[in-house]
Amino acid sequence: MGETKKDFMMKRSLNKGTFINASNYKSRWFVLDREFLRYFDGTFDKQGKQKGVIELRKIKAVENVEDHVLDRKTNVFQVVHAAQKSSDILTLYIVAQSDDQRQDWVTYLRKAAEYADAHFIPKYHKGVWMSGSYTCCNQISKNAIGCEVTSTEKEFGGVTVSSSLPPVPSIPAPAPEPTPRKVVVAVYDFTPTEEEDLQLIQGEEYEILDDSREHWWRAKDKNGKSGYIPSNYVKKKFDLEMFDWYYKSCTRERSEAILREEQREGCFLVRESSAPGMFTLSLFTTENDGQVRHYHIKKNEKGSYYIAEKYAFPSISELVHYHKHNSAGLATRLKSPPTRSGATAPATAGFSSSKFEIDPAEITIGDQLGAGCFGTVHEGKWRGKRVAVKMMKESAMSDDGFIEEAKTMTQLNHNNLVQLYGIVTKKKPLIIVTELMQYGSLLSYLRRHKARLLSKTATLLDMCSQVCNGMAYLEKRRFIHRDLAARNCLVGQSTVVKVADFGLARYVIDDEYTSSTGTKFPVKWAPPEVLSYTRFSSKSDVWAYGVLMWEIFTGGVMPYDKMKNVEVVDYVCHSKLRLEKPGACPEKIYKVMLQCWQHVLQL
Ligand code: 6XL
Repeated sequence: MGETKKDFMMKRSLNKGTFINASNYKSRWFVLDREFLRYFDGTFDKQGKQKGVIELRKIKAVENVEDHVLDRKTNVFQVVHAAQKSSDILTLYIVAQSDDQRQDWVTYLRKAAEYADAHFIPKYHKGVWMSGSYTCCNQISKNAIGCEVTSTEKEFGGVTVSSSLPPVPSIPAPAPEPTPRKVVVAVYDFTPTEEEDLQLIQGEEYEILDDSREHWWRAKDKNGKSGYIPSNYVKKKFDLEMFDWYYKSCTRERSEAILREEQREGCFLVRESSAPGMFTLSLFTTENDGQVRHYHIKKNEKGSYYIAEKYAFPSISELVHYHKHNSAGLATRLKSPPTRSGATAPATAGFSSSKFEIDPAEITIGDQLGAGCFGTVHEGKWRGKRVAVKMMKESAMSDDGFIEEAKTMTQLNHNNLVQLYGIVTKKKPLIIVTELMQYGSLLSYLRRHKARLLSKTATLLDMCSQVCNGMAYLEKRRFIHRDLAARNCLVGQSTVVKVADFGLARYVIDDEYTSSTGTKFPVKWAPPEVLSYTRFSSKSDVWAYGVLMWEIFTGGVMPYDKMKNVEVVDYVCHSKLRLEKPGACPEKIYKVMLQCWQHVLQL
């Protein structure tokens, strides 16, 4: 939310005259947000007045321009768009400072435009209009249809992605700077299941050979063997994150839940403090029936770290090492970090670097966890790992497009999202294999523990913030859930909460579920524009998130309790009234819910 992309680039003035010369180019600050591409005058170190704006919704194409055809310039790209006040089609030419910068902008702009519901055109000109014809196709009508298929069209039109790569620049790129070797330490064991993957042993070092893919890197072990490894199983050497006691962005509340779960004297972790750049040591002691103590790690004027001023160390790891042997003012000596049994190893993005298709013969199916109109879910095992196995009812889910989408979904990897491991498509029924969550749905968990939970504001808020983290990740990836609610979140050890079944709503075949007037449509979680036009977006996810917060703070009460769906539609669309503040909810938190139900929406 509120993210912008900003760069200093050159813009060619709208081609009003016949003459093109250097004075037709102006340096501008380009600023891209969720809705607009704007440009401003000013100098490199100062953004000046706004000089122009394009609504992303009106973008028709974002494509590279052939090198050298536009005033001999390179790294040019074009934004084809509808004029603000007429139906004219205009082309804005932008000159980037490098091919990387150009590629970066083209990718971002396309994504942002797609997200803003732009309608891309199928063809464009990779050349420019000059002296009465196009340099690319020699057509002599300026409005002549493009001669080249746009990349967006290729992507959606089933043509392979490799053919949509931009033209290779004709000027050779400068030789890349030699990069220093990147050495990492495995923080979890990884057992490969495919030939091309490499085994990881916790604590051992590996050299990274290729980190251009996000989730799977090529690495070499100390014996010179190389292969793919899951990137989230390793941490940079000398980085705090390589230590098993370091829980980077763990909150105070989370740390207490995790340490309490273990009930072990001296169990500890180090985490970032709420104050930026500071760290906190959280430690479990068995005194007073077991409690968690939090110690600020302070820094002295020499930059050394300490808890007790007399014992300062140049690094946090040395401080931890010292306090493993001397309590020196702490409630107890540091023994060992949580076993991470609950978290175990994080899910890998797909079972291996290349597979998301699972061989059904390798799945063992156990007890049923639940069933719904989409099918049944069982506990199961895959190569020794406990998993959840979802067997889809054939008539309830369309596999059209889902199989492609599942590939994308295996790439989504966050601690507050239920990991999709892979799918079985070769045999019916369609099976989805995911991470297993011990305690079942958040809704049933809230109802089961209502009495105990409602007095624990910090725990309830922690649940909200976990879901929020998972959803923020989805939004960043431009992924819409479409059915966020407490019933679609799951609970695991130490009250870890994860969002489940994201995006699946699109593949349900059941009018009662997909139509906003159907009996199974999540009306009570939907904002006006979804109720009126089925217009899903990250904004509609935010609305649902507000209702989910309300479910959490009521201990799982059905929202708009006695109201029928049609009454809820009327209430939400035609009145300014909203769900009331739950009794257990502080005013400040209720304000956040109201904000979720407030943002201005185009109907
Ligand atoms: C398309 C689904 C959809 C909703 C589904 C659901 C809801 C599901 C969004 C409408 C929409 N629930 N659900 O599969 C699509 F495919 C479901 C789940 C589980 C069980 C039954 N139904 C489930 C339960 C687990 C678990 O770990 N996972 C899934 C991964 N765990 C436990 C543990 C103890 N007791 C019960 N469940 C959620 O996917």
